[in-house]
Amino acid sequence: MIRSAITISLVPEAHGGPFVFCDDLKHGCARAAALGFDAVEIFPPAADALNVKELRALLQRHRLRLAAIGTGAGWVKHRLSLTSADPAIRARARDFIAGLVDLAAVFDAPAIIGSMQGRVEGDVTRRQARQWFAAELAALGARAGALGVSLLYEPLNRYETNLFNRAGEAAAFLRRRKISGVKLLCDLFHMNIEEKSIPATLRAVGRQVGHVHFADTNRRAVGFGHLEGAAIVQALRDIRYEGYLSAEVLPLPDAEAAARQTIRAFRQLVTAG
Ligand code: LER
Ligand code: MN
Repeated sequence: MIRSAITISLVPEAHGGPFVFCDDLKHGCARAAALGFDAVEIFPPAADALNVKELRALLQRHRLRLAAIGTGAGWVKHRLSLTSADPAIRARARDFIAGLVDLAAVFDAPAIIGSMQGRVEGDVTRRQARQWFAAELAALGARAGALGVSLLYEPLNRYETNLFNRAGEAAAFLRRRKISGVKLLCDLFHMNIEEKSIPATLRAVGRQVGHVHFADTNRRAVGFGHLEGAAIVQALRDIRYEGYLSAEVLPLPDAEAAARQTIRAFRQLVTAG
């Protein structure tokens, strides 16, 4: 079954980013539940910023699942990256993500590596960056696998990274390097910029799709841009995708309107489709 999720950021430095609800976990969960979402995706400042007992109680009270946890605060707040030329920064990035992998696993959810992948720059060659990245993904994927969850790797558009921009090349990289425990996060906003065809790419990546960021072409709620949502949902059905469509979108015109439009689009495309 394809399920709905919506993002909640708890990182003040990420204001202006593609998160529907900001700064208030209780409010975000309450609104997500009231609007009928199945789950929330949380973007926390760090693993120790979330209290497991409180989060469990909050999710139970609202009958919500945790769809995923983002790790991008490591980049946004501390400029950590898994492909930094500095081994100390790579080590801190690894620890930061490992803490969030462990935390997410308590809720049977995956952690996401997006911005923390870094980029190829300075004296570091592409070959070297990809080698470091493969080793980090393999170790973190094994850690997640031992806890019974997967790790999500998200290719980003060319303005955010130059490591991998397209889902097909990222999927091939994981297969070639025999990296297990890692699935792809396909963000429809990035795919709209980078892919020739989003449905064809989803079909080609197939079982390696582990999570979807559900955003329109302008990164607003689906339906507020010109995304061809029906063809995308059909492709997801064809590959027997069983995960979330998680709204990582700009809170425009405001958070409530973006959330309402998202659940309306989800019902039109998935529930009624
Ligand atoms: C993270 O999920 C993402 O999509 C990046 O573009 C960070 O904004
Ligand atoms: Mn994303």
